[in-house]
Amino acid sequence: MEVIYSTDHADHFPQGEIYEGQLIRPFECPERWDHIVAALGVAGFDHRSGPDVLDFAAVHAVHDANYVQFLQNFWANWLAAGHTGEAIPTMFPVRGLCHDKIPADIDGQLGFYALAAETSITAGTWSAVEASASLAQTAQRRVSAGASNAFALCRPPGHHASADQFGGYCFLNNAAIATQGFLNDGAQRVAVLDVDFHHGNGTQTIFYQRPEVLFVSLHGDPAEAFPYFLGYAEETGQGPGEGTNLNLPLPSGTGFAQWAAALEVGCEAIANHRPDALVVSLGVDTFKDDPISFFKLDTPDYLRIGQRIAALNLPTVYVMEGGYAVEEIGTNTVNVLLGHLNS
Ligand code: SP5
Ligand code: ZN
Repeated sequence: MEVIYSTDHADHFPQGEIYEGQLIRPFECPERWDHIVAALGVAGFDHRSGPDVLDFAAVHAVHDANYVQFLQNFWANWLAAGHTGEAIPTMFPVRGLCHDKIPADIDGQLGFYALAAETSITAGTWSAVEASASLAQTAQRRVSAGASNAFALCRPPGHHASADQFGGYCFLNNAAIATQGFLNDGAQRVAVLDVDFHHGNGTQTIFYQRPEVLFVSLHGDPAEAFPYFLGYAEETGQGPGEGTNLNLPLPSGTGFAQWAAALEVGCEAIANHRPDALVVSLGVDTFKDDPISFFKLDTPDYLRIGQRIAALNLPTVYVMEGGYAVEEIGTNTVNVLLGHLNS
């Protein structure tokens, strides 16, 4: 399996994440990448490449052009407005407020385009975000060109980013960009399987009305877990996309037996969709010692996840999402890939 990766991820590392009333060192930190690369090396994943230059065609097909421009120009505009510190949104267009006028002021824009406040923007954010998206696109193009599979070691992650909102550590939706890329390159139908602990609200909303894309997500019940405001079982798609969204919310304390039963349901739905390609949003924050999550998967379980996904027998792109037990993130991530290859 080819690994697509880039050291540009390190350009994004805000000093602060709002957590329990304090600014803490972000859970989504550059060492996550280091541990994954180290584990890939130990496991013999020696076919590694940098990304091709990002082609914005697939980006603009899943993201609002004004939003992409906002991200691209944010830091220059932030500095031009006289700010010196990192950017953290504090005011949002929530219930009862106007949604259709974009503020001229950069602080107003920051809130307009945000869905959560824990995700700070810093000087190098765009550089890392663009690189991360290019990894997903490059992996997709390798698979569209005939490779059986590929792993995009994305950082920052993407699945919380909607067409025009950042948050949950995500800016551009890497999995959605890969999915759209498959369609642009000739796939009739694509499935996205999101195994990150958190619901992939961004991916869901991007494809909610699109019948050719099936979105399947296993995640902490939104009644109890971030992102709280999406991810319920009754969300099944809309209009022409009705029936192509499958949420499998699971309760606190869910262990592998229960999680694997939900995976089976998800995999059967994917097989029934008859996709030409599969995009896996691969988060390993389902791990028992993850600091912000509440599932109880253990390291050997990740081998079985990869085996089950491989049994779908589909051209597959793995896109890295979350996972915050930094010491174990490498082994857990690589176990999914090893399970896939050794199924
Ligand atoms: C990609 C990804 O995994 N993003 C996750 C973003 C979660 N950010 C909010 C964290 C708040 C966690 N609160 C958990 C309380 C545990 N006691
Ligand atoms: Zn997550």
